[in-house]
Amino acid sequence: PQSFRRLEYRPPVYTFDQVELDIALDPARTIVKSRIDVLPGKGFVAGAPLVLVGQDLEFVSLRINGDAHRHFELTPETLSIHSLPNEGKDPFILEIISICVPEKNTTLMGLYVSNGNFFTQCEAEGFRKITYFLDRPDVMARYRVTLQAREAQCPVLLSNGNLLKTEKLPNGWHSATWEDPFPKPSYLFALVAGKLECIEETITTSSGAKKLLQIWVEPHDLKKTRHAMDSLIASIHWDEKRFGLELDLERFMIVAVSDFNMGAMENKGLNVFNTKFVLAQPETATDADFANIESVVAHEYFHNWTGNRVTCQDWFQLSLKEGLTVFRDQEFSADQMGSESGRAVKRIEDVRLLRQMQFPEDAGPMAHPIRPDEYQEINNFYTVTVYEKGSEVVRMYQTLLGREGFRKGMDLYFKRHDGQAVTCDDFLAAMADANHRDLTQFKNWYSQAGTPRVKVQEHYDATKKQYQLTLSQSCAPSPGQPDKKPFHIPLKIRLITSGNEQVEKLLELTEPEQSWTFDNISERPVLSINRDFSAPIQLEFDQSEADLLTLFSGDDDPFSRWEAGQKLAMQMILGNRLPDAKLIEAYRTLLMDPQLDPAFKELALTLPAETYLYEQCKSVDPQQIFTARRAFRKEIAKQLQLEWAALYQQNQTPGPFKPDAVSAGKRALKNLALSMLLEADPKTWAPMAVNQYQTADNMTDRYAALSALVIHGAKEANECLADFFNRFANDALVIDKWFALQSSRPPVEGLELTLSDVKHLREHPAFKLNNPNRARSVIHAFCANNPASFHQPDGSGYAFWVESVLALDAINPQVAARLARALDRWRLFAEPYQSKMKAALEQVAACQTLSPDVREVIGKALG
Ligand code: HT7
Ligand code: ZN
Repeated sequence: PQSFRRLEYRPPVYTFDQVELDIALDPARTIVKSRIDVLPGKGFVAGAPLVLVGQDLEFVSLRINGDAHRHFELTPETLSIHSLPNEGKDPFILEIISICVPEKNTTLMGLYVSNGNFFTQCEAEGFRKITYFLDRPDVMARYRVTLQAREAQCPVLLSNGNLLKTEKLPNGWHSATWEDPFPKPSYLFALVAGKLECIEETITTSSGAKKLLQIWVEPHDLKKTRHAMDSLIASIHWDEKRFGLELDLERFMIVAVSDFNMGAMENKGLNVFNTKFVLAQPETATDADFANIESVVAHEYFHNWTGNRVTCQDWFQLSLKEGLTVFRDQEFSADQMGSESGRAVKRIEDVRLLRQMQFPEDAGPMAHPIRPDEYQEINNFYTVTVYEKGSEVVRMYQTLLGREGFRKGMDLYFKRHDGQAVTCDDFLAAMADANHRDLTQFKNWYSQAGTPRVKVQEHYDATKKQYQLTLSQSCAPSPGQPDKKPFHIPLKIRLITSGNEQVEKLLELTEPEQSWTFDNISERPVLSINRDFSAPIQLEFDQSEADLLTLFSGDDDPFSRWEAGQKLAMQMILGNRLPDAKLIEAYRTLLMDPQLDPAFKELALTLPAETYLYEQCKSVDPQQIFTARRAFRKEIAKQLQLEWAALYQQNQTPGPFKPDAVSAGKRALKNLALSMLLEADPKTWAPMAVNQYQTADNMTDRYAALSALVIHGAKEANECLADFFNRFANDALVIDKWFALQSSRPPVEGLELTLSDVKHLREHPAFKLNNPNRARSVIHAFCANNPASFHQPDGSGYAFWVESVLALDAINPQVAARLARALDRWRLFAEPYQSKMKAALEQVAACQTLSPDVREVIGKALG
């Protein structure tokens, strides 16, 4: 397989200035005419051919400076043009006509049809499926786009930037011409056409300019767009306030599409979203959906500056825009929580995701630095490492430099690089220069994969009243990186004593081993370390259970407090123990503390995920971990049954549904209480869940009740599931939930989720393999979110995985490659799982027609 290497980057030989596109939309035969001003690029060599890329295109014609040009060569993926005017030294006009077939495009990259409407997805390399082009992010051009279509089929024609004109054409056709004033790479191009309607708002930004905001959806979804619009307006104001960044276009559009490979896409002025991240109404969307919409809308909007105005030189720099933009959306969402304790809740949720998803990636066969050095298929590198660890790396600048210092760095970054395609090194240089700091060692976060481990040793000398802390760091080898250099690790710590006299400090661990001495410490302190998760590391710290209980009961840093509880639970589950009386008491006190946020209580009583527990083991027995974790949960449920019942009553949210953080936190705790009650005694409490299911006026409560019934194997579950399907049969996003709940249902005694149940779901008339949301709701939900049912000793789950990867790969390689990742950690498993997983991987590898996407994932897993 072909590999691309970061160090092989060469600047483009030619570049583009103005690009005019004329696109006549037809599902079976779309004609694309391009007219491009070509210039010598930074890597110009006289006489060199102009090599364009194209995929699945029918070539029609080529002209240079108005004349037909015969000196070219076509391969399945390139168009090389020779004999350029004056050896390419002079600018020239290139005109190409080509044809593509949107209705046949099941990959959802390039131009495709969804529910009869046209959409594009160009990041990372989809533009080449629309026309022959220099489809690379460091070629930034100005676009003028004319779209033509039959008016009856496509009354709405949208593209990037400002609308210049619309025209009626013969035979029922019409056209719209759009101009984007900002130079952009081809991956930010978009068009949308079809039968859509919008809601609109006009806002005034900080400079006094008026801006038109629109959210475009299928007509029946208009009523579900208010929350997305509110989120967009809040994002625009937040970016002005926090970073001084203003919306730069007269108009900003969001469009929702139900067939989409990922969450959303930040095309300049025309963001395209998976419906899942736009549409919400209390009756059909949960609190989690509302929060996700807010954060994804913000994320895409924030890309307008971090990604679009300043973009990536090449795809190895992806984290330059993604890590930074995730950091920005996390900070935005934290601020939207409305309080300090709300911010902490958001931080815990973000860390939990990182540890459940990114830590396993960083320890597995696909481990890569946030700035990878090599890839076969770039689509495989839109990973939790590039995104979430990338965000943690950006957060560490802020921790080291302070908020003001970070802002200075951002200001300098935009001053230096607005309108450019740059690298992660440029970002680091801006942070360093703006703050007069040497950040050379910090670069190791960009070049080295793996989660660093920090070992903690402490010594307290009671006579000298002196406390000594020794920290040593290491990082396990990762693919292609046997030895690691030390990282620059910011660690927030606090020494906790009964007198509370010590304040928080920031330690900078830069050596393999370093010691710090603290004087005048009146008693042996309890160490609170990596507060607020100041660095994305794993701690090796044999802290006593007594000290962990102290932290869990009262650490003033909510993250560390939560962390202590997680560690206690983890150690006990892995040791096959039930919670002891002290821990139960600590849980009880925390749950009944009137000062604490309900959302925090819910997080504190939610046990570490099975996949996170796996990472702590040398050899994973998935059934044993499932059983131990479930028994631990049952014990908490039973021992605190009275408290759960009280919390259930106390956290009702009467009145009309509001998706704000406080109300959502109450619902989260109430619904955890409901689930715990069914865990303790399903027969007694199921009627209460059925009642909640039937009377709920919002999806959060209805779904939570249904889920509690299903997960705990209540006999009423099937009737409610049937009711749920009938109620929401016309709402695709809700039916996705219906599928996902059943597919990810963990086994309960006497009621295993069998493979035939999952196959049954796959054969359901409402199942569609070519809709990514629906495919994920059954297949990924089972293979990735239901470990205890998936990992069967007979390997039947893996056989289902093989079938599904191959079936999906023939339709949509990106979606298949995500599923292919489900067996990444096979080496960590005990027998018989390990051998059976390996055999399944080999079975996929043996398929001769695998896409490069799946081939790379499987190759690395077996390699
Ligand atoms: N920048 C986008 C990433 C992306 C994508 C989105 C939809 C379909 C295919 C895609 N390939 C890459 C999303 C983001 O990070 O904002
Ligand atoms: Zn992004």
